[in-house]
This record gives sequence, structure tokens and C-alpha cells, in this order.
Amino acid sequence: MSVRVGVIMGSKSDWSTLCHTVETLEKLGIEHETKVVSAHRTPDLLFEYAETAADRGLEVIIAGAGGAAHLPGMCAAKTRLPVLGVPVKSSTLSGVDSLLSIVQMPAGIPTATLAIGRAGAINAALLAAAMLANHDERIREALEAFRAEQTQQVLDNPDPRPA
Ligand code: RP5
Repeated sequence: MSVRVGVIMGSKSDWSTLCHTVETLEKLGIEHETKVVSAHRTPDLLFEYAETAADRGLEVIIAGAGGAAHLPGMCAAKTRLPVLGVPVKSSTLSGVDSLLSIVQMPAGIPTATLAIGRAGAINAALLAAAMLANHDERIREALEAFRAEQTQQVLDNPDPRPA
């Protein structure tokens, strides 16, 4: 099966956050690729990646970046594919800078914005899965199984105290 989801990030230093996206896609059996593409350090590569993504068969792009996090928005500007932005927690401003850099897109170029850090990284993968699940039974079943297991885990462990 061809690659369905592209996971890009502004720097290798973002991997400790975006690895949760990749791990979740793997859990769901979703074909993906991952790569460092920087809006600022490799702008031409970003344009090429975004412009060719749909023709290469990608259906969703997940873009994570921190600080002046222009990667998701600029990626969205160059592709019709849905772009899910993950704000990476920065050391100076705790990721609020990343969040605000991604969320306030001008009307006409939507970029979905997830939570800062790990939760956003996991949810970006789940959101991509939900999009693909609309027309892919295998992914629909995997997503439903993931959700059912998550629910069951909470129900099976109601005691909040550490074991
Ligand atoms: C952003 O700048 C990256 O997404 C990263 O979160 C941040 C810092 O990058 P490095 O200096 O660690 O490469 O473009």
C-alpha cells in the first residue's frame, strides 16, 4: 500500500514530540513517511514537498514545529491536502509561541491546530486516522479498536492511586 500520511517537522529536535505521532500511526497500521522539512532553513524543500504531496498519493500531512512555527501554515498554503499542525513545546515560551504561530491562519488557508506537545502529536495521528476511516474500512476498524481498548483500560483501572 502506498504512503497515506506525511509527517514532517521543522527540526530533528522535534522528533521527541512527533515520534508519538509516528508511533500512533504505526499502532493503527497507517502507511506513513517522516522527514525533517524546515520552513525557514529549507524553504524550497518545503514548497516541493507540499506541491508534490497530493500527486504522490498522500492524503493528510501532519506538520510539527516549535517557536516561530510557520511550517504547518506554509505547507497548507502550498497544498490542498488537509494539514494538521502540532505545536512543539519550546524551551523559552513552553510552546505557547508555537501554538499561536500555527493557530491564527487567515481565512482561506485552514490549518488544523492540535494541543501543544505529546497530546497534540498523538491526536494528530488519530485525527488523520479519522479522516482516512471515512473511506477505508481497515483503518476504521483499527481506529474503533484503539478507542474501545482505551475505554476498557480506563474502566479496568478505576483506582487512581499508584500500584
Ligand atoms: C523550529 O525551531 C523547529 O520546529 C524547532 O522546534 C525549533 C528549534 O529548532 P532547532 O534549533 O532545535 O533545530 O523551526
